[in-house]
This record gives sequence, structure tokens and C-alpha cells, in this order.
Amino acid sequence: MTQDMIETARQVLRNNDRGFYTVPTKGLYPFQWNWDSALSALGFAHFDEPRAWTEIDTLFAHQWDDGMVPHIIFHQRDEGYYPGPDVWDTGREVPTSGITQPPVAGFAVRRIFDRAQDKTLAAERARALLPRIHAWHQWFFRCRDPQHSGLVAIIHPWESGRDNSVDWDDAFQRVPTDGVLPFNRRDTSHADPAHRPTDEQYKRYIWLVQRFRGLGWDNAALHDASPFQVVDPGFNAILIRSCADLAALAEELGEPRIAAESRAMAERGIAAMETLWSAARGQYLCLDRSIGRLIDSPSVGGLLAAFAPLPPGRVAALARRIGSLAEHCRYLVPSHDPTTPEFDSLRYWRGPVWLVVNYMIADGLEQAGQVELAGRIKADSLRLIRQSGFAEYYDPNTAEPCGGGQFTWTAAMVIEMLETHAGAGDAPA
Ligand code: 9WN
Repeated sequence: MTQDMIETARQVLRNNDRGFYTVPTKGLYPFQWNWDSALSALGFAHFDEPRAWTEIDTLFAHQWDDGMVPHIIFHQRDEGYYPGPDVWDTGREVPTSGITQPPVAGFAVRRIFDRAQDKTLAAERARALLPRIHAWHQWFFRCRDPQHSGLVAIIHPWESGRDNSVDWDDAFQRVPTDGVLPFNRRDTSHADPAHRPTDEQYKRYIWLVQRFRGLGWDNAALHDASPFQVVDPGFNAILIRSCADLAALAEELGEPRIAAESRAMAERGIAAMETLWSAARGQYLCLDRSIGRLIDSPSVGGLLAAFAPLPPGRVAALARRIGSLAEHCRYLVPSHDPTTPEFDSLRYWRGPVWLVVNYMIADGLEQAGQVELAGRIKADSLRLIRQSGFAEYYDPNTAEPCGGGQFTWTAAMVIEMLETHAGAGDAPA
């Protein structure tokens, strides 16, 4: 049973493999996405280590000179996705988007390195990636934390990876829609429009792209010029965790300068996370940096914070909070609090469960000793797969599969969960 599921998951990865990168799923997302690739490499590593390293190498081969790693790399033309390379117009030889995504590569590289069977290959590839990943982390603090708060802002919802979260609703009202050139969405021809962001949101996504494009994609200018600057606890937790993991890896590979700088970034970030804590909600919240106020929106972003090496008391509080959500849905972890009026069980990041998020939350909980809840989250994840296959995301009550099917990172997370935690796959259906 478990072995069958692993084999099916591997097949999904193989089907979406384009040789040196994978697409998240055929049709809906025909290019390479940043955090999808880093997390998908974890799945490949269990059956093809060289292929896992190649996935991350390809991503970093398209790093910008200033250190940014773009959120999409358009390796080949495909009219099935909007906005394509011409809309971004970043002037790169192999076109890329001009914004970034959650920096989970540092975590992934350390994990693949630690578990590698081929130690020589792992040392060689990790050593080559180390300065590149470090440059990306430094780019964040230089370009997305100009006031040196210790935390970085996203300037476009797509950067968060949680595109249409309730978290952005108010701040997004400040993004105008005038001057947006007419466009045809393609996502709604591949997936049910009721599962996707609204047209109104798409206009604002595109307005921001046009604005940044008008500034020549100059990262020294974009942060301050953006009407949307939000500090997301989940995003920052991923960055902090990656900095901490890169510090450990650099130590092991004999790179003391990178180790010390990475550790310093992680420690400052951990201290600054306190400014996002909400005692009333029992979780972290986003900060709307443009107006200097916390956003009172109880989303999974504030729970994903558990991925960072935070003080154990904070992770214990997050575990209580996640436990309380379990009373209001059948499958953990919903991307938004099911008791709020904004919760929408089918619409993308406004309610559904995503396996990558589950994996990172469970991992953070485990690191902090919250093993039982971590086990519950992984068991729920595998129940969803058994019920509904390798979907992009799932209704947290009915398990209805949503968005695209045959999804790469969903399959990769299944391989991770089953290969690394014996017995989890045998949880009752
Ligand atoms: C925009 C690829 C990506 C994920 C994101 C997810 C979705 C893209 C879109 O798909 O975003 O980047 O067009 O909707 O929200 O997390 O990386 O799987």
C-alpha cells in the first residue's frame, strides 16, 4: 500500500520532469517555479540524487546578478500561462519573472546533503550552491528590509506563494487597477474558476507587475516604490530556517564566514518575529509595513512560523492553536481559520489544505518536540492523497481535490513523508 503510493508519486515526478527542471503540473503551470523546485528536489532525492541536485542547480543558474532568485523561469515558450515572459519583460536571455518566492532552497539543500548516499556528489554540489544561496539571503535583507528590522517584506502577493490569502485583502485595496492593460487569464481554462483568485485580484497582480516593470526591475527601488509591502511570518520563518540550515551546512563544509553571517541573520530574524506575535489570536500575524500595523487575519502564514527555530514556548502555543483548528475541520491544516467569515474551503489560499505547508509545519513541530501533532498533520495529508489523489490543494472538510491534478510538489511531499517516517503511511483512512 505504502509502496504503491510511493511508486505513483514517483510517476508524477517523472511525468512532470523536463530533464533539468520540473513543471508543477502540465497545462496550468508549464515553467519552473522557485519554491516548487526546491521542495520537489526533496522527493527526487529519495530515488535519484543527481536529479535532485540538478533541480536546484537549474534554479540557481538563473539567479540575478544582485542575488535575487526569480519566482518563475520560462525555459520554453508556452502560451498556456498568463502572465508570460513578454508581460514581465525582465530582459534576461532565458526569460524569468521579476519577483521572488519563499526561500526554502537553503533548508532543502541541507536536508538533501544530510541524507545523501553519495557523499562526494553531495559535498561538491552543496559547496557550489552555498555562496549562491547565501547571496540570495543577503539580497533579502538588503533589498527587502531597508530599515533593518530583521524581517523582510514581500512586495507582491505572488512572492508569498499564498497568492490570494485573506491576509492581503486590506493592503491590496491600496493597489490601484487603473492603467492595467487588457489581458486574458489562462488559469481559469485549466482549473475551476471557483478554486482560483478573482478577476479583481488579477488586475491588481498585473498592476504591480506593470509598476515594477516601469522601474526597470531595479531592486534598489522596488520595495519603497511598492504600495504593497507586507511582512509575512510564514515567509520570514522559511527565510530564517534556511539561514539557520545554511549556517550549519557552511560550518560542516568549512566556510566559517558564510556560517557566521547566516547565523547572525537567523538570530536577528528570530528576535524580530516577536513583533508579529498576537496574544489575542495565539499565533503570528502579518504586518502591513506601509501603515505599520499588524493585519488581524488568522491564516496559515502565522502557523507556518513553526518552521523556524523559534523559542519552544512559542511553538507550543502554535501547536495549541493548530489543535483548536482541528475542532472545525476534518483535515489539518486549513490555509485560513474555518470559523471566520472569510474562510472559503475551495478557493486556493483562503481555506484549502496544501501539502507543502503541512510538511513544513509538521517538520517545525517535530524539531520542537511536538511529535504527536506533527504525526496527525502527516496522517491527515496522506488521508487526503488516498481519498483524492495528488491534487494541488484540498477542501479541509470534504477532501475535494482542487486546482490542478498530478501535482509535482504534492507528490514530492508524499515521498518525503512516507520515506522518512515509517508507519505514517499506515495511519487509518
Ligand atoms: C503564481 C506553482 C505556483 C506556486 C504558488 C501558487 C501558484 C502561481 C499562479 O502556483 O501560483 O506564482 O499562477 O497561481 O500559489 O504557491 O508556487 O505551483
